[in-house]
Amino acid sequence: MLRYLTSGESHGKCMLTIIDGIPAGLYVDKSIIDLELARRMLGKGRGKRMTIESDRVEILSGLRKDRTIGSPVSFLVRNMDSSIDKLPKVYEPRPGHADLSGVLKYNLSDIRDVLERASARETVSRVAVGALCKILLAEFGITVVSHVTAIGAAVSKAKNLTFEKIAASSVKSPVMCADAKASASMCREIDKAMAAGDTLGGIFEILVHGVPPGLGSYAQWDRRIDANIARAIMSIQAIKGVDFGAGFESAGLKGSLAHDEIFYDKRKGFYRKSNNAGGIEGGMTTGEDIIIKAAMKPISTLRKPLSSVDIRTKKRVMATVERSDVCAVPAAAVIGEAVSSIEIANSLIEKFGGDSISEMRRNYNGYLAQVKRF
Ligand code: EPS
Repeated sequence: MLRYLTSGESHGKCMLTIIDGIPAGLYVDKSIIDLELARRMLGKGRGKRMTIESDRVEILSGLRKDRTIGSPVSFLVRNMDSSIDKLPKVYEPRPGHADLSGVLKYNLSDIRDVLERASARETVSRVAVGALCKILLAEFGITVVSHVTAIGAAVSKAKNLTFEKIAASSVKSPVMCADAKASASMCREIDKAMAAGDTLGGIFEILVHGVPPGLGSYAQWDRRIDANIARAIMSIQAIKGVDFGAGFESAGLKGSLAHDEIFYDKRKGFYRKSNNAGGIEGGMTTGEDIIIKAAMKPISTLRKPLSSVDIRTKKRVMATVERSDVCAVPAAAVIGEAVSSIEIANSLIEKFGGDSISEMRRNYNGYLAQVKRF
């Protein structure tokens, strides 16, 4: 089983991660992890912090000569802004942030104790773990990409995109949108929100290609792969909704139109011509692409703050204004790729045995041959 824990405050010394359960014999190119960390920092609408940081992973343990040895792997990413002890105390909770519930829960008098850990800076760790898992998935021909489909009122009209086009959009568009026209209006929306002291949310989509059928299981609720991916996506800061394939839209479809009819071809095996299921039926992968959508609410730090209450005096005040982003939907898409990769890697390890890459490959090839013979 793959497990990991993250630690670190947004303006503390560093972000730390320990990952347990990565099979032995995996070659790890550190530059792939750094590339994913760099992608997380990009996107129009990110705040000044992203000009201060240059996130790079230091691999502290678990590798010898760039190969995993079955030991836990540990990652450290240093914060350039590590000013936590110099930062002022905060007493004015932001609506939408962890601020108020956090001080009530932990009985704290300074909201900074909450916001430092609740911050989306924590996702540095998860993107690093996700990158390691992407390296593992690549060994089995599985790739993960994402694109932004909406920011504020601007919606992408791109339909039936190929996997390659989606991958390219994440490089070409400043908001990772595959529809050039929508990308331009998303940028305008962000400029407008920035000028107004406001923030924006949006929607992103993740596609996973090359997955074999049968990852996850219907046999127990916590082994359903969609449930595990949904939990991982929902744990990303500011995410408010997640669906698979036709998702919420499928509620309004008749059964005859909602389900993906089954076909067989000697070369391809079983296949579908549509993918409303988003690549998952009965908590298991079907072998078609996994399609995940997630909705992100607008960032809760507003330069023109909302009304709040001072936690000391209980008098009406305006919420605290911290340095923050105007829009972080493209970054959230990169984080979504990472956490999805972790869940899929975990299912792959569960199904094919996770002690060494060679053992996994043997089991994987044997299983593919069995599916082919079926
Ligand atoms: C973030 C770092 C933070 C914020 C943002 C994400 O840096 P700072 O607070 O120093 O500006 O830019 O965090 C939030 C949106 C939040 O609500 O905490 C990062 O590295 O992703």
